[in-house]
Amino acid sequence: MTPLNRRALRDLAPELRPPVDPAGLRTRVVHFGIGAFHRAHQAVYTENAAARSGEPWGIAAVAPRSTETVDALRAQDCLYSATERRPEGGVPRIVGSLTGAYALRRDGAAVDALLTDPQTTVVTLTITEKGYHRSSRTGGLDPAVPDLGTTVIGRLAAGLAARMRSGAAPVSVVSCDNMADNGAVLERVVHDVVRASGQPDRDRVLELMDQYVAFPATVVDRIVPATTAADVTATATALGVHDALPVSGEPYRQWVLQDRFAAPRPPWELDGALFVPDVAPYQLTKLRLLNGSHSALACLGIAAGCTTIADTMAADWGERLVKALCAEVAPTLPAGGPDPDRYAEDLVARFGNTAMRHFLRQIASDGSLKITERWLPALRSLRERGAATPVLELALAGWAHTTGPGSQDHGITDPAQDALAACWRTGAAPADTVRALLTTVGAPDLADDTALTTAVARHLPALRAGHVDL
Ligand code: CS2
Repeated sequence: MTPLNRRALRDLAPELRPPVDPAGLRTRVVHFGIGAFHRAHQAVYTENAAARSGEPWGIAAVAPRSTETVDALRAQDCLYSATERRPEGGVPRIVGSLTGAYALRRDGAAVDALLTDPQTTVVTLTITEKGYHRSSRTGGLDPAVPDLGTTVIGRLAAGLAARMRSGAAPVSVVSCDNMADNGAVLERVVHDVVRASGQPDRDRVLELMDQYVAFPATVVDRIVPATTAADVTATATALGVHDALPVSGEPYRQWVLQDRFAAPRPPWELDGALFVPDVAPYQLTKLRLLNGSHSALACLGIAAGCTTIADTMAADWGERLVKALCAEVAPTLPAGGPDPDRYAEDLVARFGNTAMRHFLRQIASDGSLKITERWLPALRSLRERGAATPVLELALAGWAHTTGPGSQDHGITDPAQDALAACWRTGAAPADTVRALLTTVGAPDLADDTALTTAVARHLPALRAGHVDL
């Protein structure tokens, strides 16, 4: 079959072709994290913004680790397809907004040059929670990171520092990861890297960064399951050309950005992005309701023998769990965000999309970092006000269960995997295991809450038997 590339575009039906001429774009955005989520979210917004404004916004995408994706993208002239998965069938089209693909280590010099280029006015990141290398104790940079130069934040901080030294062309650096206050989190670790660099001019660099580098907070939303071999085959059939890197996502997508940019940016609002003074109400609603339910469905679903989110929604407890979790957590949300009841209804519909095969193991991976964003702040706030937390307790039991003996069989990965597995000492009381797990994820206050650890432990036998008692 003909491979996808610029030449092959000419023979495709017009509705499959990108809305921009890829050859006419210029690299103005540098993105770190070349995974499916970026390709199905920011890349699509940027392409539509370019098409609708006539401005040539293109993205140079940098892969933190893999060289494989980079080489496969280059072989396709950086083109790939994105398919909207609707229950009535998929709607594919080629995305043309990538102007280049780079591997962080192998192509380090090119990445450095892009970061100092005044033509680059926006840097975006989807590097997942673990890419920020935060200490669970301080929230700043983890001083134990061995080789900062090989990490995205290390390279980004060095690139921004070089940019400041060479005339300080303003730039906005936009975290698109699922963390509360993601702009401030990124700013803090970047500053910490500059401080830790030991460079004699670091104070001056930090002062310039305060003036010329903006770190707006954002909320990104689109459910994008990892691409499978079956997706590659189905996409080839739908397109008539072979795309080695297709992505697919639900029809819904949203992007809310703090209106605090230091330099020109793509007019993403032309594709529906929302610019607001404060993203916190949207961010906490999305993290605690959508991502919070997702993690709960994933952990409990795995215990119940389910494989995908759609499986959990077909189980008799799935919809009830989403609604009960949203209702429990809603009192912790700031005013000014979406209505929690309607949001929960929408989630049930989105999660129930049978055209999506969203694997629970993907969502349950990196749980130690995800639950600290998605569940623990709400749990803390509810317990402080003396409110009951039965749903979060059940969810926590589900998570604890995924860290226990046999957890590797489910294909879940976690940077804290060994430390979590070590909490399961033979003969220990279950509540003590829960206590050790909470301490390991940096929540000693919750670990000391005996009523909580006992309530969580009480659910473990049923989960071990495959029952979700809600
Ligand atoms: C999911 C998210 O994998 C996960 O942990 O909860 O990727 C989720 O699909 C997105 O945040 C939806 O916007």
